[in-house]
Formats: sequence, structure tokens, C-alpha cells
Amino acid sequence: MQVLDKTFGKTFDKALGKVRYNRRTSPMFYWSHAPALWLRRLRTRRPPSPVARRVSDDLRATAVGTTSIDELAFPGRDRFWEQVDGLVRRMEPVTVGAIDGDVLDGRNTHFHCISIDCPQLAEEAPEVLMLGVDETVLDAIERYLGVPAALCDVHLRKDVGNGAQVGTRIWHLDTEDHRTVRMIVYLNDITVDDGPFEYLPLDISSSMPPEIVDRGLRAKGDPLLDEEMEQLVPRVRWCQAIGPRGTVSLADNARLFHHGKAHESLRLAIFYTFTSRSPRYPAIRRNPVFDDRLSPRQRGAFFVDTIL
Ligand SMILES: O=C(O)CCC(=O)C(=O)O
Ligand SMILES: [Fe+2]
Repeated sequence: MQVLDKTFGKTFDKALGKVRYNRRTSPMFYWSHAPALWLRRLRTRRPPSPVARRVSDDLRATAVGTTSIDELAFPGRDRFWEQVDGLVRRMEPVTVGAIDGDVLDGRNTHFHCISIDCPQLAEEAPEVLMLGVDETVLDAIERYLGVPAALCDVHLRKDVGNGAQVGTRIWHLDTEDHRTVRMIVYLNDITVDDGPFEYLPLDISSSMPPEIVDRGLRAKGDPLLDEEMEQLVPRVRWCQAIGPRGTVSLADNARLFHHGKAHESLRLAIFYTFTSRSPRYPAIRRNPVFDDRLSPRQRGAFFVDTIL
């Protein structure tokens, strides 16, 4: 087995690191990455922690999982909070709404939030990026994805409460990969009225009519707004991820209809995106910038673009 691992494990790792762009890869290609994960497991023989096991079991059953920064016992959590709070204090006051673009573009967040992107996070709050490659987080996500994970995007978002259902507040499905896990860390207490992440349960999401799936995937023009969604699925079946500051919610947004619930108050959150290492869209590239801080396993998962 060791010989197999030596020969193929490295080859797989290398090949995965090199794949640049797979515009429309098939699910078969996605699953062809699975052996790299099996080989790594055989090599390390380290069982996932109970938290990682619980979160990934929940993800497998419902496409949603919940934990918290404290429960994850993320080693850098004190510095994480220091850096995050410092950054939030320095964020410009929000004057959202005066931005050009198509209000019905379901991927356009500019109408309801300002965000701090990866290059600035790498400079001013590197611990935020480190949480994305925390071993427990990676264990949970890879056990769900079934293939080696790529952390490909991180945003710190300040969502204004203008009540408008625009941008990612329109119901949609994410399209980065066959499975696309978003991990959301709330930085303030979020109740059902503070713009929580809202989604339809997996059984309902998976049995939506093809025309609605098509509109959820396109997320452009013909938006799926609350009024229409409640005709299709009664509001009592809609679910919200709520919780105090430090709550961590994970969801496979390629499988669940979801959006940010329109709200009146301020929501502060960090969004992490995880896919396979050659997602359908966009092109991603492994980034060696934090290699000296990371274990080989963490390096393999760091695809965040930190270049301005
Ligand atoms: O704002 C939210 O809670 C959801 C965001 C979202 O769906 C996205 O970024 O794709
Ligand atoms: Fe989304």
C-alpha cells in the first residue's frame, strides 16, 4: 500500500495542483479526485475529530452543518477576533445603493454589501484565511465533499439593512462546482430579522421543477423573489441559519436553494468557499504565499488568490 501511495498519491496531488480551468467538468471528473483523498487517509491514519465527524455527518444528511469558532477550538482564535474586529472598525461607513450594475443580477452583491477581499485579508487579517485551512474545518469539508478540498475564496462582508431583495438576496443555487460548500462565520448576533442565510431543506431543494432550477442557476433576469417562492414552498418550510457572534454555518449551496434574507439591520459575516481542486468555475490556482505557516495538507488546500 505504501508503494501505491508513494507512486500515485504524489502524482494525484501534483496533477490536482496543476489543473487550472475546467469550464464544464462532469460529475465523473469530480469523483475522479476521490482516490487522492483515500490515499491521504491511508497515509496519515488520523481519524477526524468528533466535531468534524458531526458536521460532515450533518452535511451528508441535510447539506447543512453548524458549529462555532469556540467549538472548532481554532488555535488562532484570539488573534482571529483581534484582527477581525480591527478590520471591521476600519471599514468604511456603508453607502450602498449608488453602484452601477444590473439590480437583478443574482451574483452582484454590490447593492447590499461592501466586502473585504482576499488580498486585504492576507495583509491585515491573515488569521481569517487560516481559519479556512484549519485541520478540523478541512476534515469536516473533505469528509463531505468526498474529494480533496480547495479553499478558493474568502470575503468579509458588511451587509446593509436596506430591506431590498437584490443581489445574492435573490433565491439561487451556487454554480462553482458539483458540490460547493460555503462556510459562514457570523461576526455579530444574527436572529431571524438580521438577514440570516436562508435556505430550503434538501428534500425540497432537490425536487424543485426544472424551470425553477434553471432560473436558480442562471441567477440573471427573471429573479426568484420571496413572493414567488412562497407560492412554491410555504414560508414555514424555509430554514434560517441563526446564532450568536462566532456561529459557523456550513451549507452545500450548489444543492440548496438559498439566499441572504432581506433585512433592516446590519449583518457582519465572513464567507468561505470550498470546492474540489478543479471546480467547474472559475479557474483556481494553488497559492504558496502562506506555505511557511501551513502543514503539507493545508498547503494543498490553499487556493485563495491574494494578489491585488
Ligand atoms: O448572504 C447570504 O447569506 C448568502 C450569500 C450567497 O448566497 C452567496 O454568496 O452566494
Ligand atoms: Fe449563493
